[in-house]
Amino acid sequence: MSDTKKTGGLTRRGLLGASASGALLATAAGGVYVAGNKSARAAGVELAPGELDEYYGFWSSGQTGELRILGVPSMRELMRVPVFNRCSATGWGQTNESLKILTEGLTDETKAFLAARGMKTYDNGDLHHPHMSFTDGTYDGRYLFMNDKANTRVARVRCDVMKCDKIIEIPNAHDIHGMRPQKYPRTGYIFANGEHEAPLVNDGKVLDDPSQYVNIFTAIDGDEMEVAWQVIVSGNLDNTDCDYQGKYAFSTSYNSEMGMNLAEMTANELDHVVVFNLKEIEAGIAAGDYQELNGVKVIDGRKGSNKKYTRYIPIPNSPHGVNTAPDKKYVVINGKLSPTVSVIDVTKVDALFDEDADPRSAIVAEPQLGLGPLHTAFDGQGNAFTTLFLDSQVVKWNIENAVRAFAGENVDPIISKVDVHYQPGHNSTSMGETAEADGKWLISMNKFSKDRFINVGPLKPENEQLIDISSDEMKVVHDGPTFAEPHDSIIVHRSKVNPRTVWDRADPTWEDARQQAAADGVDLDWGADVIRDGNKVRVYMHSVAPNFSLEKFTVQQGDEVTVYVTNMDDIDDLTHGFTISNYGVAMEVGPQATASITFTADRPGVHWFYCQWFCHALHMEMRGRMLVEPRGA
Ligand code: CUK
Ligand code: CUA
Repeated sequence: MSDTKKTGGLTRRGLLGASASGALLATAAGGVYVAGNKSARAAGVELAPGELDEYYGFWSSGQTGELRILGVPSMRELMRVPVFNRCSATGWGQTNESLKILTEGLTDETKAFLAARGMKTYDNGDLHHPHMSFTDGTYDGRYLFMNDKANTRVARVRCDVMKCDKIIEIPNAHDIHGMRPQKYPRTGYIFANGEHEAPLVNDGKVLDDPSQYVNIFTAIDGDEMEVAWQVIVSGNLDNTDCDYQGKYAFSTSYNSEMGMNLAEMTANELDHVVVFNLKEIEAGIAAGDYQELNGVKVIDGRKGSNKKYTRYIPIPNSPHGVNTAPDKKYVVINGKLSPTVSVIDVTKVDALFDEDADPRSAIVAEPQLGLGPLHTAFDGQGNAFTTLFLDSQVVKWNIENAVRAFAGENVDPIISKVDVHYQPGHNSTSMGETAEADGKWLISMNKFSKDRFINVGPLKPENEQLIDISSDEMKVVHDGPTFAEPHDSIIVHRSKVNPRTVWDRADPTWEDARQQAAADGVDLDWGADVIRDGNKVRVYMHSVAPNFSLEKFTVQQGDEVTVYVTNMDDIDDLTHGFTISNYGVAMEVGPQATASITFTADRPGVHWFYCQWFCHALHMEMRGRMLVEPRGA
């Protein structure tokens, strides 16, 4: 495989020389990408210093486990939001506030499993799919939701502060992969696919007997962050999306065979898409047609079971991405091992639930696009953009023309192709997964960068490319290297998102701290107190640049110490930090926020604490001492 890629890559690199300079010329001549950016700059879409992006890009990071925020079209990385990972800068995974979020949604079984290993929560995650909440078919700026394939979790990030506030583990399912929010009437549900099949009760009684394995589709209540219901399905589940009517969700299965090895998994010519009938499932749950397992209502939607809940649409070999078009009518299923995509007309899905319906009757087009179609994005003008993993290309095609060709007309749906570098997975267009797709930008998220950047060793960055899709000839206008491994992104117009610049002191994040301070009779806002409670010590301090309200505090070796720091600076961008040297303690404290951390003071001596976010001309002086008296002193 690598030899083929290398050859293809060199050829494409040659080709790119031509297309890149074409893009540059276009930019220099037009200068239309960014208001005020009239000069001919090499990057084509580079914003001048101080100019702001028109879009937020919300990026997954795969096995890094965090959410990233980029500006589009500049492709500048603006922020990293820790979610399933640990973060040295912010103390995510260390502070009491973050540990609560990271642990409270785990199952009791997982908590016990981790505790036996001396852990409170998982250290790793595999975040593939970040998606924003919807109201009436478009982004509403409330939340971002994202999956963890590694440890079967779904997380939520609050868009008002861009911090994670909920993480739940999904019981009964295994390895949440595809995940999308309900588009209409609102989010509502988060649909989440369990990718890997396992015995329904996975306690070791059934092991190497795949005939008893099942897979689980989950609907989560996105407001409460609780599992609403689950459906048992046949075949594994890969990606998912839903319609704009609030009636159906669709999941691809690349292994309808339920095979356990590569040959078995790819044996059938046809796999399938599972269609979930949301109203019928809700009615079935209400009528008691479920079994309760680990506190969740689980309905049987396997092939050959009650056809009210699910339908299985046969799709050529190993489909991967599912993408609903902004026209609210078409859903594109990406072929992966088949060079085709299959187009479902949602207006024909009702009829699928008739007893004798042809399960393929909702397929209205199946254009052959190229090798390895993985994901599709849309411009809102009837066109689709599909990544071709094996061809290292993005193909632009017209959906109606594909429908006409399928009906027998002599039209070619393919409009153009552009080389990308190399092996694209997801792509995303500006506002493209909403009814407000605007057809300006496309990001191609490429799995290999190879020769595009100077060599940094055997582990290379991935490569994201920005493509101008404002005309039929797609132009690659920017390369962006990126660390492991963005699978997916969404591009959200900045008018949809409006984060705060300082925290609200009434924020629920530090409710536990608020209650503890009240119980201790101290002022959480302006405190400078040390409370001893047996061998527990609670230290309350606030920060106003460049000072902590305590220049020192004394504890005894072996004390369990909790330090609460409240940042009373009420100023945009004035974050402080709190690090205790040689104690492995560090946290971020944003303006008007409280953060706390608990540790055992088992190392005697003088330990400086200091602010690790450069905040003031006297930032270096923003420090104090923790004095730990030796045991028995
Ligand atoms: S999957 Cu990564 S290329 Cu996890 Cu969205 Cu298709
Ligand atoms: Cu406060 Cu640096």
